[in-house]
Amino acid sequence: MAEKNLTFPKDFHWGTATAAHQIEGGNTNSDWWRLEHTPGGGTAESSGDACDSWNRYEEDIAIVASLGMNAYRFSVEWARIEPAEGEFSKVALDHYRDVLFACRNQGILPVVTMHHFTLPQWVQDAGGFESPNIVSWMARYAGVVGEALGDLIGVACTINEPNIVAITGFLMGMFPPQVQSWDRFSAVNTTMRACHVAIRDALRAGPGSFPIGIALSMQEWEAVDGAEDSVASMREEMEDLYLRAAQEDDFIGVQCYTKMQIGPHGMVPPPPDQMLDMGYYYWPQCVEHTVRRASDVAKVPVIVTENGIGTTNDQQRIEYLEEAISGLHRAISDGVEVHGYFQWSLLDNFEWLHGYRLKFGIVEVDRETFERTPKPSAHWYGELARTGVLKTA
Ligand code: GCO
Repeated sequence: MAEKNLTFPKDFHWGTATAAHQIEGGNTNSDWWRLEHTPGGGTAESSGDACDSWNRYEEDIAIVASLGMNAYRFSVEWARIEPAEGEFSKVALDHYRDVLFACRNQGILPVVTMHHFTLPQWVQDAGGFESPNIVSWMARYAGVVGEALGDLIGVACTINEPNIVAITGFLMGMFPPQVQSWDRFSAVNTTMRACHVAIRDALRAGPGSFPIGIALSMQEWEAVDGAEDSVASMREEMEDLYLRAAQEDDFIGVQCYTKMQIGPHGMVPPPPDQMLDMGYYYWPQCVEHTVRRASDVAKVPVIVTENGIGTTNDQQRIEYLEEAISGLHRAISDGVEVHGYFQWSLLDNFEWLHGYRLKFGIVEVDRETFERTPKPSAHWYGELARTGVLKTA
């Protein structure tokens, strides 16, 4: 096949994404830290010092800039900013201001996520997403963050994968608080949408003017052996309720990694030769599929806030990204309004229950010295970001 150059829009945001708990280190006041230190809690290891990005953020952002990207997505950590109820840390807010300055100084658009999986321990102790106060706590937290940082924020994501927090925490019993109940899962999804609106409105009321949206986990769903009804109800609860609510937002953040097959007895594992370390189906086509669907239902612009692959084979990462981003280009060519793409992740980092074994990064991090080494995929992706042209074979 002849080589083809796929050109992306001029003002496209090309970035990479991270999350506080996964890279900063020492997030000791969060519910996840506690889970990691609870015997039988289910995590492979402690997040520990993570990638020490609390101290090395300037180096991280310099890598983003030097590779050729123009945007960086990261999260601010509620457990650090409000370590006890109503007690806000000036030091933590100043720290994140410095992170935002570091982005701005290097010409990088900062995309800030307000909540990425973790809660302060005091929130979890008081009922977490099932507390009657969660919406007002989120609103107050977002108000304080907006006041302190809003003038520097480029794009804001309110909640990262609220549907994953709900399903893993309240239906599958894996993430805190490890509950297994469809009703509680569904109720938490409803609460999540209220939290999203509260955060969005608090940010809109504060300084700065920037697009605000939710970052939703999406799948390419496939019914196996007549499980169409299960797929339909799962997709409604996991995606469509959120997508319809996003019609009031400035954009919809789409995060996708794989295809999910559902049969009469639940999830069907992928064929062994297509199964990745994470248990995911190797399915880069999911980007095109989910972006089109998000746009159809939400009817607002799309940002791919996360897409990537956990693999120790960096050549496989390049192939996956090439196919995923080609699909994205097809959607854009057909008129879907997409404003950016954020590869997950900049660094090999703490992959939640799996710990550090899974490698989603385009940059390797030495677990002893924290030295960062860009992989071939980092240079490949950087060239795409710098030129806005995807060269396909
Ligand atoms: C997620 C997260 C990331 C994960 C990534 C890979 O949204 O699940 O945003 O924290 O690390 O998805 O599993």
